[in-house]
Amino acid sequence: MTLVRYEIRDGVAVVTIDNPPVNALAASVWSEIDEAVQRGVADAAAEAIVLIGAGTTFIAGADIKAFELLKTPADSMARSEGTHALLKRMEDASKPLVAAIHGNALGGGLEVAQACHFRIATRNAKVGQPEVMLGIVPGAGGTQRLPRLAGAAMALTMCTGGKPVAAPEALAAGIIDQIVDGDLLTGAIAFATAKARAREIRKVRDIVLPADAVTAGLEACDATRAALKRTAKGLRAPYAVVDAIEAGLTLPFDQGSVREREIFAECVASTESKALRHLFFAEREVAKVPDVPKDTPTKEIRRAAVVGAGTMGGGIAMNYANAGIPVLLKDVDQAALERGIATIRRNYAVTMSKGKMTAEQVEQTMALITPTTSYDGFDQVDIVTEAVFEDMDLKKSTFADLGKVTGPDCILASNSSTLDIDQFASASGRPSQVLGHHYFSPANVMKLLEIVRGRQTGKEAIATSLKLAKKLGKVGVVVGNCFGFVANRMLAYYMREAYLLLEEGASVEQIDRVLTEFGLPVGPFGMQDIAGIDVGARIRQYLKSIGKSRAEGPQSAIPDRLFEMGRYGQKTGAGWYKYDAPGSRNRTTDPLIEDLANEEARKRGIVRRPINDEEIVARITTALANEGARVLEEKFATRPGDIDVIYVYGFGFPRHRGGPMFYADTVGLPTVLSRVNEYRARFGDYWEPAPMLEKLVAAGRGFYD
Ligand code: 3H9
Repeated sequence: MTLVRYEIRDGVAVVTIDNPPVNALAASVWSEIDEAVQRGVADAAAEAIVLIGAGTTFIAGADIKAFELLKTPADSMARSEGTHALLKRMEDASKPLVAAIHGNALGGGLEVAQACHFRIATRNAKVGQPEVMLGIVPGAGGTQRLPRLAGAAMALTMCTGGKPVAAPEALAAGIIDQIVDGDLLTGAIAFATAKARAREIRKVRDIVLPADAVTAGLEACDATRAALKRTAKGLRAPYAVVDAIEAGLTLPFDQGSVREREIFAECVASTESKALRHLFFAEREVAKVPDVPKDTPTKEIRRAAVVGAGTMGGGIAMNYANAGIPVLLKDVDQAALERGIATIRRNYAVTMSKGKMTAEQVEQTMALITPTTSYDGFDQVDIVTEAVFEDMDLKKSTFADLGKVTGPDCILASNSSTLDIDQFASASGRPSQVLGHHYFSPANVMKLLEIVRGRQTGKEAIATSLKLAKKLGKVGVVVGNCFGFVANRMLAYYMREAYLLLEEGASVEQIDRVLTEFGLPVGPFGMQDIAGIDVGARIRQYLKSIGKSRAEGPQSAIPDRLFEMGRYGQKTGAGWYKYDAPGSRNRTTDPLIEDLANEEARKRGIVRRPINDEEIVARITTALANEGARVLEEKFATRPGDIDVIYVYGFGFPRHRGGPMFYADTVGLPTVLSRVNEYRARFGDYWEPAPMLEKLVAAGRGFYD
């Protein structure tokens, strides 16, 4: 045996799973656990058996990579059948079998524990059935045993939400039998010995729920399905979980288990699950930058500063304060600073009103933010994030100042969303410490941080930024320094198509509806009204001044016309929509937009036509994939998965579609390429296939092959 150890301690067989880093249940781990438990049953020296994890955790679930081997539902059925049989053998052990849980017992890990006769855990352990986050249902009896152990309502919450519960809650729910405050193994041996002496064995599968609990459980299933209509739009797995739990309530254990296996097999094969599994690994992969080794030294960030107390600057300062890092917040004039601080306070008041922070926590966190109008104290900080107006000269002069007022190894980050980081780097006089930290609005909420690598950015600054991102609760993705970096560079193509579709005949409402039905939290026009039409307009003005444009192809004049009218979006009470009042989110259609679209179409000689919903999705996602291919080819993103993570965390691209590059693979790259060619014939040469797209199609490959 290599991944599971067996030893006798004080008359108890101790079975230790040792498959770092998280004791995932690879095929050999399953079989070695099986062997070890049967050995314990047969071993005269053992009166009970304890199952425990080595390292930092019990078992984090089945090996997610191994799902790729399940090519057909029949493969999944067979695999799951074997697992069910194995767990039944464990449950039939004639000696008390105790799971001793520390760290996490997740997915298959909790299912293994539920097939044991008893479960004990450390106080800070967590248990959960997170399979739904991977687009599947628990496939090793979880939907059958958990309702018997904890009741249907709890099982529904855990299996449809996927969130783990802490040991005290698990104890109260009956999922675990005891919390151990001292050494876990010692406690487990004592517990198991006591159960052996009392000749106590409890099989979860034999628990019979009383009739009223079954009735209540079935009602809870209906209520959960109704609630999912709001929270799980476009998803199958949460409903599949309810189906499997419902089967367990109405059928005997073995039949319910067969139903679970069928549902599991159907889910494993779904695109939803493939997309979510892809993202699980892509999210972990982004932290690995090929030429920045894991052991690259990093700088400890103990104090920070932010320059610019506008919406972004304030949000960034909140990120630091939330992570317990004291932060100076500088703005040029006192009034702007006071406005910034007032906004921060308002944001915390909202968090407090949702019960997510106490008044005391708000005060403690606010106390970490020190407003200032000078550079005093900047010589003591480890990092500065510049968040001044998106203006090249202003940013350059800010970096020149920062180069002088900060300590020699202070990291200097720019929150620019588009501009050339290398120019700030030269202005600072110490380019190796300069890079971009591009947050997404609202900066205190959105989880993406694009870490923009300039020509001379040092590895230490990158490694430190990746570590810092984690500390700030963000997902850091390292990208190259092209215009708009990765997120906004691709977004320009997404927006171009949205504007052109409007001019060609679609309405703002239709485009926003279609994209929210596709799964985005907000459509392109609604999004712009939130972000501010002025922001994009100022960037276009700057680009014009240097003779560039954001995306290839015709640029609609409508956004600039709205800007000229002072219609900046929600903040001014009008943009692509009309709002009840400035700052309100209650929107209505504005006939003015249709007039503008008609006017612009006339000017460009376009005859407006009805556009179907499919064309809207196809045009917009094709534009993203084609530009994404260019970004990859030009090496501004390391992997297609990095782009997918950027779009999921930066713009809420639906997780169950895997991100724009993964989605393109599911559509099929030959289809994507033929669409590009078709659009080129219909609309003009600005639709040009990215060379990488052509190469992949010629080779019969996708972005992920
Ligand atoms: C399941 O169980 C189905 C069943 O119903 C039975 C079916 C028959 N598999 O996240 P981290 C890797 S489905 C393979 O950075 P943390 C991960 O990729 C499963 N690999 O650490 C990473 O690798 P690398 C249900 C896994 O401390 C490394 O471990 N379970 C798995 O921030 C460290 O991971 C889940 O969904 C896995 N199951 O968080 C739980 N888990 O170093 C999934 C982790 O090469 N896991 N890895 O990048 C987690 O939620 C987190 O990993 C955990 C630790 C909270 C455990």
